[in-house]
Amino acid sequence: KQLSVIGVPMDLGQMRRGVDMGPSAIRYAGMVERLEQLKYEIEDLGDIDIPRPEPNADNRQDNLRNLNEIAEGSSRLAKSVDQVIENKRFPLVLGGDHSIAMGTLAGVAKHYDNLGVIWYDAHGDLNTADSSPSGNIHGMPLAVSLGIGHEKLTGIHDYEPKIKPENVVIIGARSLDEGERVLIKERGIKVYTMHEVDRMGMTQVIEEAIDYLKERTDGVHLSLDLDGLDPSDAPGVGTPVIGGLSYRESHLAMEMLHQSGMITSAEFVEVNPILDEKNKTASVAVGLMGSLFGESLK
Ligand code: DIR
Ligand code: MN
Ligand code: MN
Ligand code: MN
Repeated sequence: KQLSVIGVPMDLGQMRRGVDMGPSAIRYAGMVERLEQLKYEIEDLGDIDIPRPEPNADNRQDNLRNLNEIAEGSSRLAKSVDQVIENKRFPLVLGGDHSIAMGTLAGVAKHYDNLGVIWYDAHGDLNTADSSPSGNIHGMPLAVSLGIGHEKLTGIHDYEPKIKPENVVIIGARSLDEGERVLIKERGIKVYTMHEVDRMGMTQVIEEAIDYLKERTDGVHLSLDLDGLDPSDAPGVGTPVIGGLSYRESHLAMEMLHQSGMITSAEFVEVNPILDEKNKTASVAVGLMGSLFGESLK
C-alpha cells in the first residue's frame, strides 16, 4: 500500500500554543520507520503552510477565533489531500488541532458518495458559533463537515456538506456541550459515550460501528483526537478529560479497524509536545498507527 503523510502545524483552533509542533513530535517518535516495517511505501509531503494572524490580536469574528486563517489553512490542506487520493494513495494527516479535520474531510469526501467517519474523541466537535462556549474552532469541525456553521468553513473546497449525519460514529465522548447534544438527537448521530464503552466493552462497540458503517458507506475516514484517550495515557493534549479510553482499548480498536479493511483515510490530531511528558503522546499516536496499519504479534 502507498501512504502519503501530510503535516498540519495548526494551533489557531484553540488557546494552547504548542500543538502546531504535533507533526514534528509524531515524526520524531518514529512514525516513518514504524510504518515502513509494515512494508508500506511512504512519502512525506511535509507540512501545510498555515497563515499567521497578528500576534496578540483577539482576531475573533462572530465568536469564531482566527476564522480567516483557519479557513485558508484548511483549504490548502483540502487541496493536498484531494491530490493524494487522486494519485490513489492513502492520506495520513498529522495535526495540529482538530480544526484541521474540516480540511481533511473536504479533500476526502469529494471522492465518495457516502463517506463514513469515525470520530474518536472525548468531545463531539459539533459546536457552532452560537453554541460554542469558547469560540474555539477545534470544537466545531464535525458540525462544519455536516454543513452546519459559518459559510467560510462549510464551503471549504467549494462544496457542501461533506458528510451525512447518519454516516458518522462518535466513540469516547464524555464532554458534550448542550448544543452538541441537541444536534446529536436532531440529526440522529450515532454516539458511543464512555458509558457505552464501559457497559459493552470496546470489542462490541467497534463491531457494531463496523457493521453500521459497512451497510451505508463506500469509504471510512478515521479522525482520532488523542484526547479521546485517558490523560494518563495521552497527557500531551490541550483539553484533557479524565475517564477516557485506555491505551489497550485504543489499540484493540485500531487492530479491529485494520482487520475490517474499511479505513480509507486517517488523521491523528491534538498532540501537543509542550504539554506532553517526554513525547509520550506522540509515541502513543505512532503506536496506534502501527496497529491501524496492521502490526500484530502473529
Ligand atoms: C469544547 C471543547 N466543547 C469547545 N472542545 C474540544 O470549546 O467547543 N474539542 N476540546 O476537542
Ligand atoms: Mn476533537
Ligand atoms: Mn461526496
Ligand atoms: Mn477532543
